[in-house]
Amino acid sequence: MAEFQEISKLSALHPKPAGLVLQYGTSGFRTNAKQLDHIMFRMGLLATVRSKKTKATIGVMVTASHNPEEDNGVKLVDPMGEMVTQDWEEHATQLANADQEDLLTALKNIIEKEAINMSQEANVFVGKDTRSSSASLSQAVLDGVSALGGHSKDYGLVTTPQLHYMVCCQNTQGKYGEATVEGYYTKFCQAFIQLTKNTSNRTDDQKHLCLDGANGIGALKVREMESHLKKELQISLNNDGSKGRLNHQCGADYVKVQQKPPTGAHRINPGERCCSFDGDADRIVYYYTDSEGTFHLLDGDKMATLISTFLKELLTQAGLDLKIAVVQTAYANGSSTHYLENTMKVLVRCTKTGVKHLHHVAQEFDVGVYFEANGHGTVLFSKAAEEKIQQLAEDTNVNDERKKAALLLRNTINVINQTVGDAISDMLLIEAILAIKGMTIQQWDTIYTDLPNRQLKVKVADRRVIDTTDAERRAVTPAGLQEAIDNLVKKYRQARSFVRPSGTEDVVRVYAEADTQESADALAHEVSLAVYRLAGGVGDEPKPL
Ligand code: G16
Repeated sequence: MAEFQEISKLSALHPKPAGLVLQYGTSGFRTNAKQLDHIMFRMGLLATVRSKKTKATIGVMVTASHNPEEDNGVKLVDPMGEMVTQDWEEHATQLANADQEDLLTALKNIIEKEAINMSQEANVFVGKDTRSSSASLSQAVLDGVSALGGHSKDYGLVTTPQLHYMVCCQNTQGKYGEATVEGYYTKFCQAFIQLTKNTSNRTDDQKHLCLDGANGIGALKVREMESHLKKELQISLNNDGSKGRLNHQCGADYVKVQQKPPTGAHRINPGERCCSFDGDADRIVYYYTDSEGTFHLLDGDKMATLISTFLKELLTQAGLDLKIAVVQTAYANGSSTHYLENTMKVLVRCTKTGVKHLHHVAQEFDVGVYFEANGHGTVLFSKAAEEKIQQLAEDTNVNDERKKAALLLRNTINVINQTVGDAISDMLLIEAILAIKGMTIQQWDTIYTDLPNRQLKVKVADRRVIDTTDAERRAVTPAGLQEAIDNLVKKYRQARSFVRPSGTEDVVRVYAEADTQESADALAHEVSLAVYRLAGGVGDEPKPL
């Protein structure tokens, strides 16, 4: 076929460095940007084939999200805006790692295995973050698409969730919204304004939010969106990309892991409501400092709790019997799980890290609230749940209380980006809930008290030596590691710890929680040492905190 000759010719312009093997990670390929040109071209090919297979538009986002500026990566978006299905992750790995001369064979194998009709039209949407490497890497994706005769639309600089939204809008023929950045702002901001319209006695202080844009794409997009908010939300933007480096001592990952405010922010006044986005604006965390200057973090677990409390109350007021569940990962603070299960009495499920895992479990419920502790999450409503809410909102024979709750639920659905975790949409949702409940960030924080916790990273020669089970809560290999962790955990009160290989960085992540910060820190350090000694640590031994 003519396309295949074109691929041979064009792939030579995007050669694979000999011997380089990359794994499909937590959300796609991610490594130093210099190693990614061939991956991008090949993901352009794969997205085109996937589009032919699904007869729908597929998305390709060039970003390394929370990683440092010099890294880059690629996330593939399936027709309804969700992460690409897992069996295609294997195709992606095979295509990515095929030697230059074997690329055509690898591609033909996928086409054959998936019985692709190559005469089917293909459409691919492409977006990129603000990294300096993203321009040429997204061009490599576009080259891959055109090598196979696919059509592409280059959205240029967009947040990851905006690209997910575009793909979903396109494939639902506009039912989810208009597939433009303007359409995105209109949909989510209108819903926010509707939600907050009866909270008109809020002062300017209450409408004020201090936002750290991580010096990334989220900052640019919030600036673009501001006028749609009609001053109902007044944002002071820090780390807007005008001076600092992307994710450097700022952004959601830094704030969550370091448990301190970002640098580059103005001095935070006591009680001031603040939040941070990550590098591609699919994660958000909130925080404030109290009058003693102590920092308080409100992470994904606190967001899941606030959101599920709000939704549960509305469902009760509306008289709707819908099954609500919260999906978390092993990183969820023990106090949050305890509160959700024992005080709120909602069903809690735990999955492996990666929104793709949480998303699928959340789909099993009428209302599935999923959040990783790092601030990556959203809410999913089943079709049936949306219909019931819609019917009630339009029913003229229901009492005022039920009607009001149904209208609030309908607007809540519209403010949420259900395709994937979205910092902008999550921010609007949290801001609306706080406004409706007349709640300050301190009041939100007191819903439950986090167990002190610590996250560390350990460098090892090959992080794949660590294999885990039970939603990553237990290590199966290397031998003796889990036993060592169990023995260390026994030394502390209310303690828990686990280790897992990161799927986005070349490190092993260590998590520990306990009754005091000193204990959590000591446990995290001791577990790091066990990883270092038993899993092939490299460089200096981890030092106590
Ligand atoms: C990605 C994933 C998240 C995950 C995070 C860290 O986030 O989408 O689900 O929690 O990586 O993963 P790991 O611990 O495997 O490195 P992002 O925001 O970096 O794309």
